[in-house]
Amino acid sequence: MKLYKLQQGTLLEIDKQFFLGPQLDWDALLAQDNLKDYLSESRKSWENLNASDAEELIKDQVEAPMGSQEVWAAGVTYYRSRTARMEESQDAGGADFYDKVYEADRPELFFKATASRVSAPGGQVMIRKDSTWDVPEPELTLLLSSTGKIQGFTIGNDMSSRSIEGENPLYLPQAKVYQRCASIGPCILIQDEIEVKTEIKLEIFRAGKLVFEGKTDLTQLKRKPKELADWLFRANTFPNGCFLMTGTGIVPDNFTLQKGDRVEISIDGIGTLSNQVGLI
Ligand code: DO4
Ligand code: MG
Repeated sequence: MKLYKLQQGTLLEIDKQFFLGPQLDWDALLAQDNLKDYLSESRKSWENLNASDAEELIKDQVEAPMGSQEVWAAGVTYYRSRTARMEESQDAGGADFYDKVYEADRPELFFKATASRVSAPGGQVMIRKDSTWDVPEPELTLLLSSTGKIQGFTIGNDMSSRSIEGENPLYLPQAKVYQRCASIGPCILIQDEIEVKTEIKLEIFRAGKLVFEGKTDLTQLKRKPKELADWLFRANTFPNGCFLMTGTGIVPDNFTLQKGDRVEISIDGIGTLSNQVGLI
């Protein structure tokens, strides 16, 4: 089951059948523990839509599938991220911290974005003008209910300044949190587990030409989604639920984003999150 937020309603896809419902209160909706059952029941009074009308609505009207939830992120959960970050922070003397956190019991978790900093699918994600080295981070993203249970999965782009983080790991909040530093969507796959063979793909286009392509899968994710969720909820409450990005397994080498690039992140079973890059 896939759940889309549209400008003028809510769209549900179940086994290639589409149902259009009213706009909902997304804070109350995503806080629930039994989202799948709730949606299965609600859609009985929603309008049936044919696939081409539904696809048109998704193309023109889709928004980030969220209310006012916070977005959090896990870091250094893939070996690839550990190694790339150790390299970029070598000169600053920060390399050890990344190695240690990869091996540690306690994961790296950080605050990523308020809902107002998140771009819609198809919208612009930003690179900072005071940064010289920027990458998108394609991340499986968990939807967690107010009690911390996994309700679904979506695609997240954790835009990151490698020059700012590499200069000093204490600059992490500036490397990660700024206006339109993330995108989420295009929908939420409503289920509580995900196949470990699930592939994550990143493509970057410049003036229409493919300039970077990379792939990973969830067998490379060192920590279980539930483990990350449990750590996040240890000393935090989220009355409306929250989103948790699970870290990147793809880090483009010798590459920086430029204004006008198009970033496309695809995850099996969820879809493709596409954003244009702007400067802020
Ligand atoms: O340690 C800094 C951030 C790591 C991160 O965002 C990632 O591994 O995805
Ligand atoms: Mg990340």
